[in-house]
Formats: sequence, structure tokens, C-alpha cells
Amino acid sequence: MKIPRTFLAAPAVGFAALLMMSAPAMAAESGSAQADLQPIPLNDAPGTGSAMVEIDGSTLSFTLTAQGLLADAPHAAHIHFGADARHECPTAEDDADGGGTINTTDGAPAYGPIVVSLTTEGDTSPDSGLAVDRFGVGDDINYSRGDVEVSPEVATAVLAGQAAVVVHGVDHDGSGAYDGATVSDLDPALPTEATDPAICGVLNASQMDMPAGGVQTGEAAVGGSDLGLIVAGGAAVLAGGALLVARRRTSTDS
Ligand SMILES: [Cu+2]
Repeated sequence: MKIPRTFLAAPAVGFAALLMMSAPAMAAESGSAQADLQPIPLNDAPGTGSAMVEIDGSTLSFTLTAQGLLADAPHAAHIHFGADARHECPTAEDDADGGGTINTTDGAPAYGPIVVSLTTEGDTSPDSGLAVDRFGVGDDINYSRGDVEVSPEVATAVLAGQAAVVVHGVDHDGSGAYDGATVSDLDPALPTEATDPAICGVLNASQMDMPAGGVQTGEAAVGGSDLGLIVAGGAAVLAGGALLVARRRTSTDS
């Protein structure tokens, strides 16, 4: 079996390759979608934002803006999608553990796992979910990319209005930094403030060129829920290593 070796040797590309290999051949789709990003209930992030996404076959382009989030702090941003998710942003009722805030795991039933990391450069797979040196920083974020490769399932989900853009990083205690005793559900080396979702919006297609029935067409072949679980599991497993990977890259690249 070749996948695990590739995965270990090249974590940045392993997951994207895995997704591509498992995806069925589908007709190319194109279109665009927008999301209006609003604060996640219970997390009190004083921010808003917007995301513009264009799909051209397997290539995704995006522009992400966010204003008012914690200054001088990195804000991880992703497209989330799960075949079994509600395709929504979380509500206060998603605080499953009653902790009084919505962490990333609390939000998963609403928006699903990470399918695209909206990084400023380099890898965009779920592996880069916490690559904090390649996301926007501070309270006025605005960047674009045009070279993101996505699986047919993700392209279809975006155009079907089933994917959500989530920007992470909040300041629950108002200290001006990511801190506090509660550790992140994604990486115990980080405070939960660094990874809790701040603002979220569902991507709504403004125009589409795709068969009716949307994501359902791919479901039987892909086994949508299984794929979602794989991505979720992979993201969780890799979360701890993401920062190390990011650091290593920085030191070798520069
Ligand atoms: Cu996310």
C-alpha cells in the first residue's frame, strides 16, 4: 500500500493526492459563490468578513476579507464541508459540551471538516489547517489566490451551497492575545482561543453550470460520508504536526 508512505514523506501533498485519487471522474463544473461571514454565536468575536470563490473545473480561486478580529494574531481560515453536515454555520445549540463557547469540534455537525485551507501561499489541503504562518494576520485581512486544486466533490459542494467558510481565532477573555487555560480541541499545544471559530458564512452560488441534483451525483461513487470522516480524522491527527511542518518549511525555505 503506497498511500501511507507518501503521506508520511510529504504531508503537504499527501492528503490532496489521496482526495484526488479517491474522487470519481466527473464533468468539469464552473461558477462562483459568495459568503457573508458573521460572528459565531457564543464566541463574541467582534468581526465580519466576506469570501468570494470561483470554481473552474478542479481549480478554485478565492478572495477572503475579514475585519475586526483579534489584532496582531493569525487567523486560520478554511472551507468546511461534510456530506453529513447541515451545511450551515453553528448556532448556540451546537455547544454540545455546554462549555459556553463554540469550539471547532462543536461546529462540525453544522459545517463539517476542513476541506480546503485558505492559506496565503503553499499547500491548501486540510494538512495546512493550522499552518499559522500562512494565514491572514490581524484585524484587517484581505488576500486572494487563484491556484487551489480541489476534488470534484468539493467543487460540487461549493457550487451547491453546501460548503462554509470559517475564520478562526477569538479572544474570549479580552486579554488581547490567544491565551487562557482551555486548550484547543485541535491541538493541545495551543489555547482554544487560537482555533475557536470566529466568523462563518455559507457559500452561496451566484451562478452555476452543473447538473441538477448537485452533490448527490457524486455520493454513491465517493461514499461521501466516509470521505468526510477520513478528512476529519486526518485533520485531527495532523493538527498536532501542522505547526512543526510549518516551522520546518519556514526554516528551509528562507
Ligand atoms: Cu476552519
